Amino acid sequence: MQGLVTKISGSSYQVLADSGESLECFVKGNFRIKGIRSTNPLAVGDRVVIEQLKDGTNWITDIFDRRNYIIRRSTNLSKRSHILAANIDQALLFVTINHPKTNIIFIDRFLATAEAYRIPACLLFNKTDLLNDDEKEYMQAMQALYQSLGYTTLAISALLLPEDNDMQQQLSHLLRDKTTLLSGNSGVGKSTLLNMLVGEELTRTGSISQAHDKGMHTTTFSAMYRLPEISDDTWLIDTPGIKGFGVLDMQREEVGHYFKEIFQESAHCRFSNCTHTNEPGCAVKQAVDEHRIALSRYESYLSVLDDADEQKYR
Ligand SMILES: Nc1nc2c(ncn2[C@@H]2O[C@H](COP(=O)(O)OP(=O)(O)OP(=O)(O)O)[C@@H](O)[C@H]2O)c(=O)[nH]1
Ligand SMILES: [Mg+2]
Ligand SMILES: [Zn+2]
Repeated sequence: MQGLVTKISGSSYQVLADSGESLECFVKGNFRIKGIRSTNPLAVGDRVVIEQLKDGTNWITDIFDRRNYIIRRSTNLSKRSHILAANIDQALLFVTINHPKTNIIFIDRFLATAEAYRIPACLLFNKTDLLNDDEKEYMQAMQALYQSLGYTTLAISALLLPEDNDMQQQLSHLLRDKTTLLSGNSGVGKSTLLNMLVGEELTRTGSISQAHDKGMHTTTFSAMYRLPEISDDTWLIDTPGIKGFGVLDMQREEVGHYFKEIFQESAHCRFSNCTHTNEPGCAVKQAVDEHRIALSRYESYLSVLDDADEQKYR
């Protein structure tokens, strides 16, 4: 039998078998996937082979090749990574202008990482109901910037979704027939949107801490949910409110490839290995000076470059 891993909690794996049944499955302790050093051999989104034993227990015996996967690097010394999800069509980054405020560098790092993984990314501005006029204008300027770079953006209020047909249509259009990973800081409304779309209280949502104006990591496991109201092939993956995905190990020269407009402009730099920091004849720095590249994007680029440096000496 074959199926799709839809939820993992502890040592138990929920698998939606192709027969339509949802089965609780286990994996053997020595289950390994070649070439991946990970704390978890399987992830939500994996396609697997299951075998049912006479005693009625179900075991995952094999895994199909992944189209892609995203990892979170562990912070401990083992340097093992944790696979968050596999076989994703797009990643949706939730951005909130406030409550909590999403950091611009965080957005750009996310987009660069998605480029590195070759996973299309979109920005979903949530909690628009909380914005005053100035904040709305600020949000629209941000949308314009990222749209000009080729990213799809959408502004919504997850709380008001049930009353807003137009918003529902736009979301359906964005999500239809795709497996979408929901990412973003804790408290931005990932689970809230999911519950609204599924139409029932599927996953717990949390309140924002009054003291810190931050979320409190309500979601603690990854799971994927089908949205049959949109289509049978529409899935959302809710991940714990960590940063969504960890920045990959990037080489210094590589970082510029993942900022679309910087990559484009870099064709005109004097040196082919230009890092766009202090080199003479740098077309990227000139484009920043002439406001053809946003300063915020350039600053984010420098910040990711700094990290790449650190990794080199670690
Ligand atoms: N005003 C307003 N509040 C919202 C909106 N969307 C979500 N919230 C609130 O924000 C809080 C956090 O929402 P969650 O859905 O738990 O956030 P999350 O992104 O799943 O957080 P983690 O699971 O910690 O990653 C809850 O109190 C929600 O009711 C919105 O559009 N407007
Ligand atoms: Mg959540
Ligand atoms: Zn340059």
